[in-house]
Amino acid sequence: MDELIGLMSEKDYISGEKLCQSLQLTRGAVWKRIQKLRAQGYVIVSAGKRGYMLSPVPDSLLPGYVARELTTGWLGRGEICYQPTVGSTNAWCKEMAREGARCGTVCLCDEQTMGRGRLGRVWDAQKGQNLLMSVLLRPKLTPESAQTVTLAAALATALAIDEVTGLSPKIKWPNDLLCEGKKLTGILVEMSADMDRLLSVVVGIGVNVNQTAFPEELQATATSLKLLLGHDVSRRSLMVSVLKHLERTITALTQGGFAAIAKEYERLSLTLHQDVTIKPVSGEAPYEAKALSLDDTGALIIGLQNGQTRRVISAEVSVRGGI
Ligand code: BT5
Repeated sequence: MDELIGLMSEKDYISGEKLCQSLQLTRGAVWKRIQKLRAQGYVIVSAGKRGYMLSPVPDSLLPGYVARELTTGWLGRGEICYQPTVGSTNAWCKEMAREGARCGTVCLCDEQTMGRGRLGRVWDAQKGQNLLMSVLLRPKLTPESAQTVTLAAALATALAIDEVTGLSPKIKWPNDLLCEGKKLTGILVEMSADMDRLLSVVVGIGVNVNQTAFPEELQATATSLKLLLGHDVSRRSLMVSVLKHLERTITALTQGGFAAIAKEYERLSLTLHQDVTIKPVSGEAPYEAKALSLDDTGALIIGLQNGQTRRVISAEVSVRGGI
């Protein structure tokens, strides 16, 4: 967080003199920095001798506002990065990972011009209405267990939505959150690894928060928190809660493997124990099966009609009759 923002409070004024002393800057230099922060979107009020105070901006995702509300130990504590518009927070976060950014770095934006889903698909979100964020992790996990990070992120996001709104989304294996049969959240996990360990994992989370109109092709399948609740939800409160839950699920995962979160995940799973249609990513013909269980790498174990079982690592799995 900017040091000057860190010195200011939302409750009381801090004098210009104190700011100058703490930052070892002249009054003119402090003034210039205040102007720069205002240009970024911070609302800073000044009152003569009393000095400066930060005014709350309820839904702003600027790091100086976000950091004040974080309850995490390490996640988001290194760096929170915000830009109004980016191509994709995942692409941006991956770039930061390549440049050596720390585990726990968070990238946020109000708008993506090239939001991505899996397999080259598009993530569509209106400006300023939704949660669009990517988190950089460097978990001590093997490449085979990378999928468990997706499951841990889906679980954390579902718990956060429940905590902030009282809605109880269900998880469609592996990465979608659904409410009333429609998609509320998508998660895209991208990793880089060498032979035996993950080097970096970027967890991209998109939640439809206050968007109420969707493009025609998504109208039947997409929903948002506002459509479900009938009122606005603070993106910032939601992201702070996601980070809190994500820190816990990722810590549990790295310490105890998928077994440490499996029960919680299964409780929220829409897919398990259901008749499902499996669409292989290879483009082969879809087939019917029963979703039986998850193994310790997060793969889905399915029962085929001929009585055999199969391990599915990546596929489109829809509960029959659903999306
Ligand atoms: C996903 O892919 O669901 C992962 C989406 C991840 C988005 C986040 S936003 C922050 C970060 N930065 C990124 O660039 N991405 C991540 P997939 O399972 O492939 O689903 C994509 C499909 O969902 C699309 O083909 C559409 O059919 C549908 N879709 C697109 N936008 C949607 C939306 N806002 N709500 C519901 N469905 C949507």
